[in-house]
Amino acid sequence: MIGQWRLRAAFAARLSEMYGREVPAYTTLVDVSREVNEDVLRARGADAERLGSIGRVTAERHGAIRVGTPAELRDVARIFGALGMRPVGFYDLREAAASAVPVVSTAFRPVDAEELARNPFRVFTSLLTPADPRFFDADLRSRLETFLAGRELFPPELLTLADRAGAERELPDAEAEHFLQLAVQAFELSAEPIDQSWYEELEKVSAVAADIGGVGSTHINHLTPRVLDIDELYRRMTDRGIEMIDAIQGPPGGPGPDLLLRQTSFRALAEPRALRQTDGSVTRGALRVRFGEVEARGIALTPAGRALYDRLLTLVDDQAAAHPAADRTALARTLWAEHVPGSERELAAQELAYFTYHVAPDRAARSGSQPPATIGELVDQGWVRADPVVYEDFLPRSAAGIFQSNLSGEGSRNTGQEGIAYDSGWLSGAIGREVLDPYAPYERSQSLSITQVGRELGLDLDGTHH
Ligand code: OOG
Ligand code: NI
Repeated sequence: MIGQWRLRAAFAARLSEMYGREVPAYTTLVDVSREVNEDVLRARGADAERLGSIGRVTAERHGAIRVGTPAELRDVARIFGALGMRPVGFYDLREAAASAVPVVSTAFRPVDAEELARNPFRVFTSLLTPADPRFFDADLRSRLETFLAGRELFPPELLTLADRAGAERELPDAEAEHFLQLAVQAFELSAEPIDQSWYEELEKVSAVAADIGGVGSTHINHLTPRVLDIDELYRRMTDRGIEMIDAIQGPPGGPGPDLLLRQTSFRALAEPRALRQTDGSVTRGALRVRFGEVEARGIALTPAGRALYDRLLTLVDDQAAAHPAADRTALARTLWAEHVPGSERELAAQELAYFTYHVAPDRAARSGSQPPATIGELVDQGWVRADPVVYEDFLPRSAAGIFQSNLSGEGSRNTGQEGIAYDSGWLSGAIGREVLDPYAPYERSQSLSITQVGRELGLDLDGTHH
């Protein structure tokens, strides 16, 4: 029998193997990431593993897919459900992107800390919004929905095996093998000819719409390894002659602790595709739809920490607009240094980031004195150790930046129309499974650890720092 987390780890590894075979620059990215990680581990020792063991970080990947209808999204949820992954978080890329990106998204990922430690594979999953009149007029919407209703992304056999793995939390060896093969195949780039005029009609509205609704299948559009020093990775990739996007998305980095998520990518490469012409003949063309991305993960922020992050992003935008010649990263680093605490201790004291707390073993046994009564003092006086909680989610602005950097054109948007409001509740309904609040698991880990500390030290801790 193969249990869920082994299925998840095997799926991530096979997907990575397939992608590396088909998109060679991704293999370079994985190789360079591994080199950087080995160097960081050598230089920083145990400190390098503060946000995840080197085993976890080396195997860690996220992928991204895009689908066209709620029914397709429900099937995706069945496949990832088989791997112990649930939808977490709601991202509205229509609002976060300047170009036309008519999708709303969630991320399928393991939720429990033990599951994340075993294998944290996650997939950023976007759903097209044909009903949004800013992007699609009634005629195009109706032809698009008809096209989408007529395609089948996943063979019934794959879905049956997925349901079985989801219900039984394991599969016998032979079924597991079959499931993995079918699942990887479903996310490969299809060789089916593409109707060129249909694809181009959608592309005028949005390259993302064409990528989703212009073809009869879906595909992984990027796969992302995790790196411990993304600035160093960016330099080394550029030195190897691989053209990276202009900037690293997310917090600017710098001397303090790593926060949230920093990401960068290389541009999608032109790949040969078969194109069907209106007269039925098939020609050879090329499309740019698959790219590579890399990310560095930092500490998860509380809602207050996240509000600070969002406020600083706006401040950077304002200053960059006022000083167009200035270097954006330098601006951001200056603002960060001014507003963001530069140590884990301060982040915890101001309740801007999540930590789990653990009684220091020697301290409790040795000391005859009475421990202080708040978690802050316990940490300060060495009774308790605080470990940072790693950020397991995504960032809408960064995601929009990643989408945008790979679009062939701006697309178009009818600003005279009112957009449709979607939210996490709506997406839950579309998937038929609850889209989880991304803060809840961090909050739970932190508060469970505080309860445990209280129990061990015989204290009634209320969870606040002071
Ligand atoms: C997804 C882009 C978002 C990330 O890492 O923020 C993403 C896509 O291009 O489909 O993967
Ligand atoms: Ni990504």
